[in-house]
Amino acid sequence: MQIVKYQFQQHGDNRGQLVSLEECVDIPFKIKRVYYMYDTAGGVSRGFHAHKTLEQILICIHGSCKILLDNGAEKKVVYLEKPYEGLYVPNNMWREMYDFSEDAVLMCLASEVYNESDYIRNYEEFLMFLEEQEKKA
Ligand code: T46
Repeated sequence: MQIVKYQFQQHGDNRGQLVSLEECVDIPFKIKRVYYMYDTAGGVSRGFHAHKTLEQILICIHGSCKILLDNGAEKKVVYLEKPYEGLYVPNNMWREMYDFSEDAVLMCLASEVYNESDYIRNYEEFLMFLEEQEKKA
């Protein structure tokens, strides 16, 4: 599994840093939605689902957290701790987020608006969905 982690350009000067993200330039899709999570309680894990079509970029703009990515055949853990790094999460990828630092703010740039029917929240269903996709290909 190839992990795609973007290093965004930082516009730094003696005032501090600034990162600018443009759709289809810095982000490889049109951004239809931005959401973020914070105040995540200690020991909490989130996610535990895949998306049928949605693509995302996850940016831990403050603090740190870990993201487990699972394509059904392989699992990888990515540590996010830099506000200028973005993890690309394609569709058909199971994800779990955990080990949030107390001050973590995890921001997500998404290619689609919120649509519960795009979620696969059961791991067995996820594996079956992948099999169906492979048969169709
Ligand atoms: C993902 C990971 C990284 C909305 O009403 N609108 C939204 O745009 C979102 C994202 C969520 N919600 C509601 C649905 C639930 O009642 O907020 C609640 C929490 O959502 P969920 O349990 O899906 O949150 P996570 O952290 O498990 O997953 C989220 C995203 O849903 C998901 O797409 O990839 O972050």
